[in-house]
Amino acid sequence: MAGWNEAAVRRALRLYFIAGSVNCSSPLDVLRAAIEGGATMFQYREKGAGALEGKAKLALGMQLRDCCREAGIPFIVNDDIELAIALDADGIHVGQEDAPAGDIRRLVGAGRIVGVSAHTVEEARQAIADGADYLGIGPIFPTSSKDDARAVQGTRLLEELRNAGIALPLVAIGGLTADNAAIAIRSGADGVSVISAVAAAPSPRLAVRQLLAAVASALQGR
Ligand code: 3NM
Repeated sequence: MAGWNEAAVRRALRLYFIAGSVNCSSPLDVLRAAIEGGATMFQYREKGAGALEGKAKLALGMQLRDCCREAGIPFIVNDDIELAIALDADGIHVGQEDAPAGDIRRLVGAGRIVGVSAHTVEEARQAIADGADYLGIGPIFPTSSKDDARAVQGTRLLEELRNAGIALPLVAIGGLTADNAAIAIRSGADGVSVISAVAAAPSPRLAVRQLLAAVASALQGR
């Protein structure tokens, strides 16, 4: 995989949809609808009670990857380095509790996207030193999609990171909706990543459209 330079990653973060089988009954259908609505990046996150394992996890990943490939959007795997390599994913996303980002970068090489969740300026600087391509910053707002989410931090860290001169692509996560996405963008995020605002929406396609419209107009006003 090549071609996801910093500008491409920044653009791809605009509407970063995350899901697995725990978040919706048919992740493939929801992903298709999200892509129709204009989703710019996807993360396969197979986590939580009842999450698939082994062959079933791989099989769903293959379907989701093929869907992203067809649409030309980056396909990212959450946490699982072996799965990311087996699926020839465009990248991997790791949290602070997962394998160190430096190890991940060495394992996946330069051609794949590495995303890292950061909760402090120090963690952000370390992730950048380790070779991260983007940082996930959250939870900005309360979320019920992550069992072990940290305390809600609002937009403070986004602002701190930009004020500290950190220019790396940043994506806001946690409780983001079309109604509050603009706040995160105005605070320095390049986009929003969402689970429930799309996976649990009556129309995922419309939900993505509305989120994207909110992000685009906030980016214009910056
Ligand atoms: N990571 P929703 S919050 C996967 O704070 C994840 O790092 C978070 O789901 C973090 O859009 C979160 O439904 C869940 O709130 C986001």
